[in-house]
Amino acid sequence: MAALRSTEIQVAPTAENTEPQEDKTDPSRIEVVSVTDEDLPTVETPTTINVSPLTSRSNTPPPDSSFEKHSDQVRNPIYDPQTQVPPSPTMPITKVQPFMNEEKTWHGRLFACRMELLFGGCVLVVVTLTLGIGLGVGLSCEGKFRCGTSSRCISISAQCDGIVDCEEGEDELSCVRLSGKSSVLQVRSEGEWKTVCSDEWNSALGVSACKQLGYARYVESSSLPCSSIEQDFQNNLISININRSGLQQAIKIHNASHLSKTQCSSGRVTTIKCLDCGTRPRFSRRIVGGNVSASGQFPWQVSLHFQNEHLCGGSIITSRWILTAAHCVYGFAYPTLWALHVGLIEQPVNGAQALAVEKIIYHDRYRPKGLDYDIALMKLAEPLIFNGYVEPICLPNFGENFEDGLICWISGWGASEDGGEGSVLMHSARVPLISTKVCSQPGVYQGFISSWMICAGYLEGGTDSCQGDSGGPLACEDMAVWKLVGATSWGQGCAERNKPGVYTRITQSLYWIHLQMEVSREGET
Ligand code: 4AZ
Repeated sequence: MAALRSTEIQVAPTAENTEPQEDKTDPSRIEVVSVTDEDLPTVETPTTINVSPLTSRSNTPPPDSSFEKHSDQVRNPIYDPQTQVPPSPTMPITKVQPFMNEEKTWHGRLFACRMELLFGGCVLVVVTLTLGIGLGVGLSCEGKFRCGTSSRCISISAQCDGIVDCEEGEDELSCVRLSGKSSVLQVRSEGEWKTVCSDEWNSALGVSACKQLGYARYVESSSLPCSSIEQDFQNNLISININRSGLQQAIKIHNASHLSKTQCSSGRVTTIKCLDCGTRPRFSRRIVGGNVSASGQFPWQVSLHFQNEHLCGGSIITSRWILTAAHCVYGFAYPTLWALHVGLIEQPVNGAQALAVEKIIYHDRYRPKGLDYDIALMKLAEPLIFNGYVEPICLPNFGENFEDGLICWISGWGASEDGGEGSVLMHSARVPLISTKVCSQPGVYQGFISSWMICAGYLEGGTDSCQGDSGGPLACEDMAVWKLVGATSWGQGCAERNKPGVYTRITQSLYWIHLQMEVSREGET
């Protein structure tokens, strides 16, 4: 956590802190979770992973020129990961033309040969397309739902209809979401999200809805006049009428046979709460001094220890789940290498009880050379007990908007200057959210800010997150409830002018988060 004037911390880029370095850890000992084939030839990470005391998993892109090159590699579709040499924009594309200098007498034969090849190729394409379409395996699933594991496409209306169509049941997952400022319950039905009326709602349905969102418990539901919620959620309404015996079979609430297409006869819609979160029962404002955090000020802050040293931050989002950045765990997604610490201010933890990790999942589209999808979840082996010093932060809801300029907080044990040592005490700082428009301006991060990112900090520099803060919270208070708006992801240097911190945008990640938690709970009673 850097809280210095930018002029004090101008660090000239050196080969040591800008060049990609080789990963020194033995990869044969690493169990990789949630990776696709593309990940397997482990490429050099662009970051320096130096696991010395209080060092961190860095995610600072190389400075300006190399930074642009780095990101070109990610975005340029003809970049060859084998050679790792990105084609320069001015590089002419050279085509190797076989037989160009052969004798003229070959031309006739060559032409015939080419025609045969062309014909053969055409036949192959036609057969593949016919077979593919016949089997429902289209080349693209445009306008359809793709079954994740099999690349099979099913019609959108078959998604969330209560009947399993995909081999692994993916079409019946992610069928529930909470939306807008008031946590309005929505179910996906016939390809559309519909807001649930409170007409025939009961708490047994609430238990099912929370389970489908991946929560272990249900707290309460209430109702709101339909007219008081965001306009976007008022248009498509649905009632769920399910009898008690249906619920005893632990039915999923979106099951179409129980949905009736109505307007809400009561004129009211359902809101639900699955977790008491986002409060700081042990924090007293009077004891805050400087930018060292006070006990209970950020009770959701986690310290992720890799082989007994602090490496990254994380946030408690339920009693079993910690949210962090994919770049913290990529290539090290092996639970026994990690231990988590909660409820602490001071490092090192000196005998404090470490929490064991059961499972690590990172976004399967995350690539170490990329900056998108920088999100991961760690499942604890045992549930946490909340006590005021250890508390969960709320996830935001779908469609929730956090205004530019909103003052939020970052926290962690990161370095207090770029390339510096980690901090012994947890630091925290106030940072305003920066719009994507401003953050994408020339001279800031033009062309690099995607819908998976949110910027926060000061264009004048001076206060920022830094190495070792990665994965930790960007937390914003909204009507006395704290919400996780971002997870510390990357930035150019720390606290530099025009280079604010970039955070993984949690509203964008909700679908992925709930899906992982829901899948992980499948089969639990
Ligand atoms: C890092 O390397 C890192 N200034 C985290 C945050 C920022 C830069 C780097 C933002 O983990």
